[in-house]
Parts: sequence; C-alpha cells; structure tokens
Amino acid sequence: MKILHTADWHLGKKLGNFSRLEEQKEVLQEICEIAEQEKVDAVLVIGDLYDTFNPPTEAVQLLYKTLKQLTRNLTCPVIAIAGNHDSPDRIDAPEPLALECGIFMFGYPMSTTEKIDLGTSNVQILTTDKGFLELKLNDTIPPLRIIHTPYANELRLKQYLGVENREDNLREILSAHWKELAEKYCDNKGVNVLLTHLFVINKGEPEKDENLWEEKSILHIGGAQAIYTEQIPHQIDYVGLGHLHRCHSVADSPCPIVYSGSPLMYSFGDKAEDKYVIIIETTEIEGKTTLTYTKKPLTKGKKLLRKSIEGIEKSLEWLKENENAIVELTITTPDFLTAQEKQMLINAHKNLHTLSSYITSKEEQGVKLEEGKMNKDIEDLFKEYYKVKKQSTPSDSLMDLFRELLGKAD
Ligand SMILES: [Mn+2]
Repeated sequence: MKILHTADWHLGKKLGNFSRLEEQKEVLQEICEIAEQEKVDAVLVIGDLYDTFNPPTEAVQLLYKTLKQLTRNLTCPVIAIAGNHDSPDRIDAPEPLALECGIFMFGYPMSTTEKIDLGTSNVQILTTDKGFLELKLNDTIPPLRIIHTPYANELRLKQYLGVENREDNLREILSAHWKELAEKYCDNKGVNVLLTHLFVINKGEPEKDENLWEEKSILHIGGAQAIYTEQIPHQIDYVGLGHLHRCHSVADSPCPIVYSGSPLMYSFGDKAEDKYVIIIETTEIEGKTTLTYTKKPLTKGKKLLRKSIEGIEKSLEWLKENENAIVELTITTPDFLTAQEKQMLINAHKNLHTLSSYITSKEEQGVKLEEGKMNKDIEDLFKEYYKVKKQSTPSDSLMDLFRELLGKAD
C-alpha cells in the first residue's frame, strides 16, 4: 500500500499583496503528478487547506479541482482535515458532494461520514465513527484505518469531545480519545494511521519551534498545548501531521511521526529545499506490516529571499539576478535614500516585498529605516493601529480573535 501525505496548502494565501495562487496551482499539479506516477492508494491532506476562514472563490475552486483530480476516478480516496487556518464548517460543508467522489473532509474532531456505497469495488467504506474512518482500498491490500483530529483550540476541543467540565489538560483528553478509537478499531490486520493538525513534540523538548512561522500565537492563550509523542496509541503505524511548515520527522519510533510541511515557501524563514510530499509505503517484515516513508521534493513556486546588500548598485544587480524570487531587501548606505533612489529600486523588481535601509554615516550611525513594505497585510496594519491607540502590542489572544473576526467579517 502506498499513501501520499501532504499538508498546509494555505490556498488563497497572499504575501502582502502578492497572490500566490498561480504558484499554488503549479505545485498542486506537481503533487497530482507524483500521486499518479507513484500510483498511491490514498492521499492525506492534513490541515490548513485554506489560508483564511473566508478564502477567495479561486482558492475554493482550486481545492475542489485538485482533490477530485487526486481521486483518479474513485480509485484513490482523499482524506482532508481542517487546520487552524480553516473554518471547520467550510471544510465540513461540501461533504455530501465530496463523499460521492471518494473525498472525505473533516472539519471537527468528532466529524464523521455516512457509510454509503460508492458504487465501485475499488473503494469501500467499511466503518465510520466520530473521528474515525475505515476504508477498503482494493482486494490485495489490508484495510486502511484513519483516526482524524482536525485542529481545535483547547477550549473548543474539550467542548467537541464533550468533556468541557473536565479539568484535565488537552494532552490527557486527546490521549483518552485516541486510545478509545485505537482499541476499538485498530489491530494488526490493517494499516492504522493517525492524522492531526497540532504541535507535536517529544516530551522534554522545548515547546517552541523557531520555524513555527506565524503560528506562534496558537501555542499560548486560547491555542492548543503541545502534544507529546508518547501519547500516540501503540496500535498506530504512522502519524501524519500538519501545522509546522518545515518537512521533518518528530520521531521514528515506535512509528514514524512526520510533518510533511507546506508545498511552497510561505515565510522568509523557510528554505526552498525543504519542500516535499511524503510517500508512505507498507512492507511485510516477518508477517508484520511496517510503514516506511520517503520524501519527494517539490520544485514549483517562488523562492523567498531575505538579503542585506551594501550600496544601490550592488542591490540593483542582485535584484536583477533574483528577479523570480520574492525579496526582502536591506540596503546599507552612508546616507538616507532619496525618493528617486527608492523609486529606482522599486521599479527594478516586480516582487520586492520589503525595502529597508541601514544608514552608516557618522551622524545617523546604526539607524535602520523601513522604507516601506510595498504592501502591508491587514494584520500588520491592525498591530500598528493598536500600537498608536494603546501604546502597547496586541496580545496573542487578541490577534487570534482578530483573525477569527476577519474570517467572519469579509
Ligand atoms: Mn499552516
């Protein structure tokens, strides 16, 4: 059995005002081609399908078109869950249509699906339960069992799981939920995977990830606490994760616990060579099914480059050499840039995201000026507004609330 694991597509994402939709189309096409070449039996898309609660129509259409293409006419089921950027209702809504195509979309931790006959011998729904799905893929391979837990913050997760009055923390509650499903449905006669869009680490590791990108706020108030690998039930053969945008394995035992990462560079801290999808494969070792995985590199999409350069001439040269990237440039100059110089730099590159200058003259030594983000996004604007009004920075929980309102307001 072969399964493709991907996550964090963030469809509809903009970097400032730069739309990433064309790059997203290209990289999703690349993912579809890999799935076809590898003849995978199932596809997992583990959260942050969209970038916002209310994505643009083009992003919604791109998602549906891609998921449908991945099913290869009902021969390869696709299982997709919501991440912290997704509106759970929006992910659940297309279920009646999606289901007929062999696409399973889960917005909430207790979401389930109807046990319908898909009218094909290739894919059959064997068992469904809240947070669980068992599929028969074809006659030659064992059934695939999936425990699926989309993102929810601690408070909501407790509500959804019906334990809002319990004092226990998220870790204990999720452990109990996963254990119950694993004991009920998962044995060694099938392949058992757990999918979740959360921050998972080994116990004792720092609960901060430098590469967490824009996601930092959800680790704090109103967010979800880090989940430990030791909480994964022993029946599970593979844990597919979404949330962190860097492709990496959290642990390889007792089973692989893996973040596929995002398919494109979405922050200036990402590395272009870090973009992959994961191909999971089963092998029989002494009658026991074991899962191994390989990383397949993704090649589409623009690079995001952050660079400091001395002087305008060298900057212009560098901008020309990197005309296909999206760039954040800091120029070191003896004196302030003139309006013409600024304009010249802006005109020299179509994807200049931020331009700053670092002044080195004696009088101005050490002054760093942001010459302007070419286009600020609404969250940055809100932060600035808040600073002016309140003389302090908005808290993480307030920013969470702001994002939620944004999703609902427009
Ligand atoms: Mn994400």
